[in-house]
Formats: sequence, structure tokens, C-alpha cells
Amino acid sequence: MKFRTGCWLILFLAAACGEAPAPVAPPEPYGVLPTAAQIEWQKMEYYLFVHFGINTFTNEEWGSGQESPAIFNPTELDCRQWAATAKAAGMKAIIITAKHHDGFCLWPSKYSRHTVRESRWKNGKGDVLRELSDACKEYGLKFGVYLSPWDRNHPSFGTPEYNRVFVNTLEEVLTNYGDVFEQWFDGANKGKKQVYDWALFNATIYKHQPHAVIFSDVGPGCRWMGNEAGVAGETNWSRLNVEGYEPGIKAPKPDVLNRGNMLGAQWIPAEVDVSIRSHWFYTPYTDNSVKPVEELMAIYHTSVGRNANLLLNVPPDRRGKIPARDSARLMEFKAALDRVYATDLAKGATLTASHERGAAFAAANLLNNDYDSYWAVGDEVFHPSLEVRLDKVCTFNRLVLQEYIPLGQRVAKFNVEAWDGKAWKEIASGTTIGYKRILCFPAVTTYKLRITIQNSLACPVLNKIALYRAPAR
Ligand code: FUL
Repeated sequence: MKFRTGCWLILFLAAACGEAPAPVAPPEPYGVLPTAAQIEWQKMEYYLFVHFGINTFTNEEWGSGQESPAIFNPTELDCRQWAATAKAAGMKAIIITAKHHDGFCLWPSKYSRHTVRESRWKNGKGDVLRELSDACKEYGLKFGVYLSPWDRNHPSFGTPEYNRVFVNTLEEVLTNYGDVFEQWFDGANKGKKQVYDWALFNATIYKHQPHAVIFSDVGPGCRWMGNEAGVAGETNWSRLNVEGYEPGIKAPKPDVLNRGNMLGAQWIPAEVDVSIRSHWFYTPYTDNSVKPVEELMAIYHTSVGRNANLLLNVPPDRRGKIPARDSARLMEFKAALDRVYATDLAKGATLTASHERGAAFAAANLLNNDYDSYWAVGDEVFHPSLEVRLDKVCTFNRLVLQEYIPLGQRVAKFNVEAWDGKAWKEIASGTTIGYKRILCFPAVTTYKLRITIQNSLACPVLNKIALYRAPAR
């Protein structure tokens, strides 16, 4: 950015001396914007969720909190295996259930008597968060923490005192294990009620981890997108109105979370959390439910392909290892992604835009891999179109578009046409684009296509276009 500002200055001075045309300024940002941390978060796209704890040893999904902590005893816990698996799968981070609703802490918390310290594992001397955060560092992955506010074990739950206890536990996990890229707050709560001090929780996170993105039903960093099936809205705004709402039963309706609010007052993008199995925690009964590659691919397209990040849960078993069938599936999925997204057929294409803001904002910027260079049009142009002339006739069935979100989310409707030799024929259409949109359509063979922005809240700003061919099944 500094370099850019310098360039503008030099061009401006040169123009003032009559040596070059006056530079054109970039478009003004539109509406609510992401923070730098949210932009970096969005670029991560795909990371691992790990549900592991007491439930791993009871076949339960929601432990009662009455389980004996002694039963937590993984025989071969290997966080390096989790990290190696995530890395090989192409993931960028791991988020662990440090404490689920049963209250059992995977680290020896001073504020609970229901922790690894009371377990048989390593004679009470172990700390899963230590092992996992170390493994993440070793493998160059970011580390994130799920901490359930709902606690079925802690004696103070349901009283004002619990908020202090929860802040203390938050402080432990946020100050002892290095950087935390995301703090995950589950909205689930059944039975005993607690009035949570969300403002205090969020302030505590920002105090210790200023760059952390806070997940909950209402953000403030990113939001639940309303279901656990892996399907974000086809229309998906990264903005949301949260005034008067809270995580849990006071959250906005699932379909609102699924699509966001076009003119929402805050930037709270969607994260898709979904499990590779039918359940979140490991049990041998779900061994046959590991999702096939086709289903994972469909989920990728309804999450990353719809302006959301994908948090895929892969639960370790009672040994404390990711089971072979799950890790093998992750590798097959990675290979399938690589097969589809390896060769960009738009590379080498000639782009002709109906409008261009100036040389610095040429449509050709859509083909390079510099995130911060983009195609922009004049402030008054809301419906530009773009012709893509490929360097040869190609067959493709996937189109990737990206908006340059540091300047806001703008596009509300667009379509894609292919030249069939005689006329333009619509092959796909969409509403929002956002950080990334992937359109899947039946294979088309052509050398020319046209993208038209049909509705935009301000002059559109796009930074990527790519075309791919997914092999026939
Ligand atoms: C839900 C929880 O109740 C599930 O057990 C799981 O942790 C999932 C990610 O969120 O709300």
C-alpha cells in the first residue's frame, strides 16, 4: 500500500510538470469494510475443526458434565499427525474444542476441577493445547480455539460469577499458547440459563489477541451461516445487522445468517462449519458416514465457492489420532481439488471491458495473481461488461470471480454468456460475488465469453477471473 501511495505521488508530480496524464484515483471504498484481520482470515479459505474431549470416550455428542475426568485417556495422542494431515490436505489452520458443553478442559485450567489434570492421560501431566499449538507452529498452521460458554459441569454456571470464571479460562487459552487466529463461540445452550457478558468476553479476546477473528452467531469477526450441512446462501453478503441480537436463542434467524444483510451495519462474513462424519465427535458407529469426495466437493462449492470460509471437522479417535479412513478421504479430496483447479484456462486470454477507470485499473489485472491489483470502472458505471477472448477454443465448467473486498462488497447480480459461433448464450448467472464466487455449470466449448454486472451497489471492483474444467466423473 505504501508503495502504491508513493507511485501516485510521483505520477501526480510528473503530471503537474506536464510530463504524464493526471493519474486516476482508485474508487472510494463502499459501505462497511472488513478489517485487515478479516481480509487475512478470508484468504485462509479452508481449515480443520477438531472435536476431541470427554465425548470421544463416551460416544456422546453432548456430554452431561458428570463424566469422570479419569476416562479421558488417549493411548497415542499425536497432534503432529493432526497438523501433518491438515497441512497435506491444503488447510491453513486448526481450531480445537478446548472445552465443549460438558466443561472438560483439554488444558490444566486453574479454574476447573474437570480437566486433563484430573484424567489418567500422562498421569494428569498432559496439555493438549500445548501439544497442538506446538504442532501448528511446526507445520506453519494457524491455531484457533473453540470454548463453549455453555458449561454443564462448572458449579458456578447459571450465576453472575460464571462470567468471571469464563473470562479467566479465556485468558488462560489466549495467553499461554501463542497467536490465536480465531476464537470460536458456540451458541448452543439447553437447560440451565446463564446471562453472558459478551462485551466482556470480546474485550478480553481483543486485549490478548488483537488480531483474532471472533466467531459466533453474530460475530463480531465472522458468523455462523445458519446450518451444519455446509451450505451457505447462494446470495451471501458479508454484512450483517446485529443490533439487538446475541449468540444463541437471541440470534438472527438461520436464513438471515445464511445470506447476510445486503446493507448490514457490520462486516461479519460467513464461516461454514460442517463435519466429515455424521457427528462432531468420533465414535466407531460413524465410521461408515465419512463423506465421499463428491459430497466434500459440493460442500467446497457451497462454502468457499459462495463467499464463505470452510471449517471442516475431522474428529480424532480414542487413540488421539485422525483415523486412516478420514485422513485418506481428505487426501483424495485434496487431489480432486488440485485436478479441477490446477490449470486456469483464462490464462493468456485477452480481456476487453466495456469500461475502464484508467490504465492502473485495466481488466488485464483480473488475470494476474496480485491480490491488490484490480479492474475498476468509473464511479458512475454500475453495469459494465467484460469480454474474455481465450487464446484457443476451450472446454470449461467452472468460473471463479473475486471482488476486491478491501473496498467493500458491491455486486448484487451478474450473468455469464458464451459465444456459440453465432450469438451469445447465457450459461450461468449469480447474485453476490464477495471474496470468492465459484460458478459450476455444464461444460461449454468456446473461445469467447462475456460477464455482465447487472446490478451493483456501487461501481464494481473485481480482482480475479479464472476458468477451469472439472473432469467428468
Ligand atoms: C454445535 C454444538 O452443539 C455441537 O456439538 C458442535 O460443537 C457444533 C460445532 O456446534 O452448536
